[in-house]
Amino acid sequence: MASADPTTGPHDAAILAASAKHPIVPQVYKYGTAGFRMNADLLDGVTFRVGLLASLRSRRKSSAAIGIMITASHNPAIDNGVKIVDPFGEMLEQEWEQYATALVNAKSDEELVKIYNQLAADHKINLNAKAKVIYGRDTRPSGHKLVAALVDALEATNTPHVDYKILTTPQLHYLVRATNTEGKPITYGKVSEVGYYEKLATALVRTLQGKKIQGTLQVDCANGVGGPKLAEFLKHVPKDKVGLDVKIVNDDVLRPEVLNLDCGADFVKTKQRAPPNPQPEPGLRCCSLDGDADRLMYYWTDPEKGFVMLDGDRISSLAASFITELVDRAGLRKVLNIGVVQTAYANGGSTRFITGRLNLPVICTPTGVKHLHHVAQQFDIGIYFEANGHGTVLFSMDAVKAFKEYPPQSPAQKDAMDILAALADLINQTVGDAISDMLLVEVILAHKNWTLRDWATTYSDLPNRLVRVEVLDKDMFQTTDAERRLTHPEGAQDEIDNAVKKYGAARAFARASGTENACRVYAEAASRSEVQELADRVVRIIERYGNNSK
Ligand code: G16
Repeated sequence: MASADPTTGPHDAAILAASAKHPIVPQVYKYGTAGFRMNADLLDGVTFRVGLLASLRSRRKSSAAIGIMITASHNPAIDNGVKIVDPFGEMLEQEWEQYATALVNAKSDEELVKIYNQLAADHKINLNAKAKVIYGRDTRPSGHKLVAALVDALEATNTPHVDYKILTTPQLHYLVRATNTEGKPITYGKVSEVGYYEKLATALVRTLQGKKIQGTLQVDCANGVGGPKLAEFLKHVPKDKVGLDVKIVNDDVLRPEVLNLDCGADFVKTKQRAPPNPQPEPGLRCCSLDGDADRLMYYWTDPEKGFVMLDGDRISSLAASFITELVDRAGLRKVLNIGVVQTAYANGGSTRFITGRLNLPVICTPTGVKHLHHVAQQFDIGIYFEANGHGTVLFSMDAVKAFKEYPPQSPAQKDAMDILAALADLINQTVGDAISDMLLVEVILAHKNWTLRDWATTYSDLPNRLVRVEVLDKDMFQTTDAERRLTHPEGAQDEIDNAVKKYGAARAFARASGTENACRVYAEAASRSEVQELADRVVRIIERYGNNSK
């Protein structure tokens, strides 16, 4: 008997009808660093097709809930993006990125249906099985329309869905894991936004063990979703117990055009200065979130030194040193392995501090938390942060079990184990989360009785520059060695090497962004003037190759 045609299936008619309402704008699309991200006008058809993939993914994953986040994070307000979250709250498995890319690039509705059915056949997916997709979006106005496209895909594929409306990206990741662990022996938290706040607030009290967070913290929310969500979280915090005095600034979500404009974590990192509005008072402890609240930068304006920034590398080394001290105090150092994951953007000063002073292994991966996350999972305690402030700390099941069950030999050991157990609840285990990371930093500073100045003195950063370079076709820039060297265009890396050789203790690289239509150049050198010169030279090389006029 001939087997059924693998390119037809039960959803064909419904997909064809719905897809006609969400045409794709012809161009080549690629699942990038964090999903599909571009001008929102191009995303209607893309989002529809991502919805189809999410329904397949849910059915492939035994009907587990799959998440979809509609956000363009740090990008300007006119952009938007769509990305898929896997059942444990982590980024979509990389093999499936190519299936998303294939569906989105289908040239016609008929081809789309064929690819959809072929994927189902290839992965032995029963298209009549149960499925579930949950989704949220940031404050961008274009999110509404994209949600409508997504819903049409979910309805066409008979996929039950839950709209969590406006969320931070990490909240959506939390909800995916909470949904899929509900009713299981080990749950992740209540399946609601309030459940997220309650989990963090309870863990905050436990980690502090009676200590209080001192002084005021000014939080710049990039005029994004982090503003209202942080305000909501603070309602759940027993201030009398923890002393968290937060002043929220740049929380205007009613004027979409001001999102990420001259404020937010990306502005602070790339411009290496505080947002101009409101001008932070000298000495005030400040931090910035990005547009979807998954990145965090700390800084203050020093009367003598001027602007001082504590970026993702600093958060990583602070967390690594605090956690290592606790693990030592708990007597668990021989039982648990601890490691740190960074990218090529990590400042050489931080890498030296972590390997030399903390004696921890450091692994370098390509940019994108999806890469860092998986490597961090190799450790019992895996600390991963990108220099841009995106990251988290992962605790293995064994580690959490040890914190709870290992017999303490002294009250000090018991205290250390209790703090570690609470940290595993305070720190978002699914993805980098600016609100959760901010609480982590505040807890560590409170325990150490440190100011930002104390934190900044733990090691010296090498002067560095990160520059965005406009090029005609960013995809011509291809890399190897965790993005530290260009393989294409031919000759460009030799020129970068020659430029670097002119400076002592210097380093530079260029790579194509996976979230913006541009290249990024990073340079590090012994002095500010040298790094500026080196960055300028490398920028000129990239501009020349990128604009085809070498
Ligand atoms: C996303 C990713 C990050 C990455 C950043 C920049 O952040 O989640 O891991 O570092 O993009 O990537 P690229 O240099 O490739 O543009 P976000 O905060 O924008 O979602």
